[in-house]
Amino acid sequence: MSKVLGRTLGLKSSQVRSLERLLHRKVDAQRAVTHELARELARLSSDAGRCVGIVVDRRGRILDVSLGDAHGVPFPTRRLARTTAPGRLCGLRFVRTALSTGGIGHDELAVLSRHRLDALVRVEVGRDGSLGSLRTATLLPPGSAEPYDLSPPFAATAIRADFLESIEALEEEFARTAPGARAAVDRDRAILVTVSGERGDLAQESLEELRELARSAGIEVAEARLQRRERVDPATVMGRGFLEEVTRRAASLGAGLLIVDEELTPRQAKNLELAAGLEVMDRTMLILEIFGRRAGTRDGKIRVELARLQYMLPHLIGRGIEMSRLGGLGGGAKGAVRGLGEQKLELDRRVLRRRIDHLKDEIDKIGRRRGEMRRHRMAAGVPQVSIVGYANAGKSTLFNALTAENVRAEDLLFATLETTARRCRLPHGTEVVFLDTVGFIRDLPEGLRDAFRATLEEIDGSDLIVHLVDASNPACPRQLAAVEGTLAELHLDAIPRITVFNKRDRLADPGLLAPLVDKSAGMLLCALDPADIRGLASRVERSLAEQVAERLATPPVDRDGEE
Ligand SMILES: Nc1nc2c(ncn2[C@@H]2O[C@H](COP(=O)(O)OP(=O)(O)OP(=O)(O)O)[C@@H](O)[C@H]2O)c(=O)[nH]1
Ligand SMILES: [Mg+2]
Repeated sequence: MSKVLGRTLGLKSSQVRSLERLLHRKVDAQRAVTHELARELARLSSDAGRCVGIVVDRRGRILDVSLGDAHGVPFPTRRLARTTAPGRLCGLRFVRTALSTGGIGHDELAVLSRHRLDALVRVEVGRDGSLGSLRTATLLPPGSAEPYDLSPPFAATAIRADFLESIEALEEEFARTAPGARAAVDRDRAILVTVSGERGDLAQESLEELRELARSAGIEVAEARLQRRERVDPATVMGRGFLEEVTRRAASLGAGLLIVDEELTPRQAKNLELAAGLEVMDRTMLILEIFGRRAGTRDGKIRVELARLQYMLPHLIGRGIEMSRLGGLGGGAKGAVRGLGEQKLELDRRVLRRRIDHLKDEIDKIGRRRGEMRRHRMAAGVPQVSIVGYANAGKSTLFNALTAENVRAEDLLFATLETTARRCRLPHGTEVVFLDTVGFIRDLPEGLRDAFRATLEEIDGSDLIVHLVDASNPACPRQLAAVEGTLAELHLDAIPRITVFNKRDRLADPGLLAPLVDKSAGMLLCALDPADIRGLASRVERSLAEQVAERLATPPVDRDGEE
């Protein structure tokens, strides 16, 4: 088999051998490319009618030879990708031929920055196979006006002999300008993009939520951008020009991750990854990433695994998305599909489906166990009050305040992944069980909803729901509506409900919220204020007492529903 990457079909065996002979050859590393090597590459490329690329290390060894088509040749990413020490380049340069004239392309520059290559060298080939002019591109340290240093075209006779020194000087510059030696391209540093045709604040709110999600996943946001366009681009979601700009910004800000506020098809993810040269994530992957980080208990882990596998299943088609962030499958599907053809793909899908079925069984068991606990509580005659609300509304804080508990409350989305129940007494002595629940979020994909349904089902059978809303969030009205929609979907909207607007202390003018509070007969409070907590506890107690009184006043209904 040929050691040359790419399809060698259609080449004469002598041509393939000539290409193979390049491998492991040693050249003068002090030159970006030697005159002789450039000439040879031009000749080989012209003979084959296709572009040729080689990867050379700092000792001058040719580590890889790949063959492209008439228009280009991709950098052999998978085989050579390696982690780079912070502030350093990867020690490899990519030299490629081009059968037409022109500058170094934007996708190639993306490869340069993504892999932190020492340099990219473009060798032009004339129609007759002669060596044309050369161009180089190198990275520039963060904070430079431009992310890349692009040379003008120059002749092979002008190739300089100080390549290694200039690369070392560049690395020193990187180390100097990046104190703390942060890697100039960082997988945990992201550019966020929302593409939306919505008018008004909706798109901005969505972008802000994406920012919060990223933060909750431990990802640093380098920049968040909004593109307003009526329809998403079917190939790349955002428009070409916008994508180019985002790619440039990512390079100059040292971001290695692009997060798109949109559910990406495998094809879109792949297109974006190739065009931007960045790792790509969508909103669902981001939520999965948070869930993965948070899940502490066995139950939580099972739910997260199910959600993750259900998300992966359709994405296996064509392996559009790199699954590294989604974690492996214990030697199963991860990375196994690439290059092994359809058969393997089918097998992986079967393995996945079996695992999904197994996890669903487990979740049913959890549901039954929790259902039993719930029935016990109900049999004991203790009323149940569920605290529900949008992610980060302050549910756990309120729960802790009401029950003197110490459940994890943090300024993160999905700090809570499990329901917690606590029994306590209200001011006039009524015993209740309070339930702290998982936060809601809009547009949760089906797979994730399945995984968390069991958690939310625990709300069923509650005597009262306290719907907590973060009044300080500009998206508060929409979050309120999203939660109400989900409650209705889960048939929980018949349960009596108190709407509570939280974080009053953060409002510049609480009066502005009055119409919304009045409309839902709600109350405005601060979960950190003990007097407010007492007020809410009394209201809960009153509401439960009213229910008891109502039940006593209503004649019992017989089985057929007739009085
Ligand atoms: N200023 C202020 N902050 C609050 C208030 N209530 C909660 N917080 C803060 O809001 C953040 C989120 O609180 P949590 O109680 O974790 O919210 P949650 O609804 O349980 O969040 P998830 O479990 O992630 O859905 C924390 O940093 C709290 O300290 C409040 O009344 N005022
Ligand atoms: Mg919580």
